[in-house]
Amino acid sequence: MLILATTEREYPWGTLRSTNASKVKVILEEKELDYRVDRLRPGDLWKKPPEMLAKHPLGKVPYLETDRDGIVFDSTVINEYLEDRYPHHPLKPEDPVGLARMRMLENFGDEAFLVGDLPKIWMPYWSKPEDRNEESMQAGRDGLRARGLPYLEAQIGGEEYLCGRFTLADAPYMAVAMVLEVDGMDLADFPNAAAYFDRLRARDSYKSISPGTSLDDSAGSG
Ligand SMILES: N[C@@H](CCC(=O)N[C@@H](CS)C(=O)NCC(=O)O)C(=O)O
Repeated sequence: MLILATTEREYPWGTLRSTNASKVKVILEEKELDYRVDRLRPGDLWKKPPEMLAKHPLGKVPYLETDRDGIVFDSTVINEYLEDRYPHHPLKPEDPVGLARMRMLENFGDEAFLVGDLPKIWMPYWSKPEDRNEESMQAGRDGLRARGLPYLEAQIGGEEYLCGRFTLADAPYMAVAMVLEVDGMDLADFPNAAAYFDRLRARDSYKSISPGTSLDDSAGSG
């Protein structure tokens, strides 16, 4: 059994989930692996209790507990581990150039979106509407418009997925699609990216991270 440590909460405005852990959850789903979700308290991400640090030395989520190989942490490393350990339903190109492209675009998703501008939009949703910092949220949207979205728009072009078929490169953008579904940010200037996010949301694996899916219905398969 694989156990994914994450933070997920139901709030009146939808089920909110860790973006980095969502990257892993969709890959567990794409590979049809048996897994269950271990939900940590969001406050533990700041408090970093010793039992959490014992599992992830930086006290972050996600980390994956495996029977065979112990703990694996960091969403990018976990997804590559899952791909290497469970090669069925292959999710990476075989040629070196394709692999490099997959890793660059995956890294861009992490750096420009998940670490860069998305948290400015996403973190306030974990607070009550009246406590949200609208200025920070707007700065996040402006940041995405200035950097992440133009590059994504050009890279996806008229393709279905970033490397032709669905690969690990698309995993961070599943989490972006989730946040933007909640936020409803206007993407009219980025039609290719908007169509790509809709395509990602239409995949079965997206149900496991959808803001419309309850915690009970997204606890894993095991
Ligand atoms: N590079 C890490 C980043 C993980 C990360 O920052 N996760 C957030 C939740 S989405 C977290 O644990 N934040 C608490 C912190 O940064 O200390 C990964 O991809 O797994």
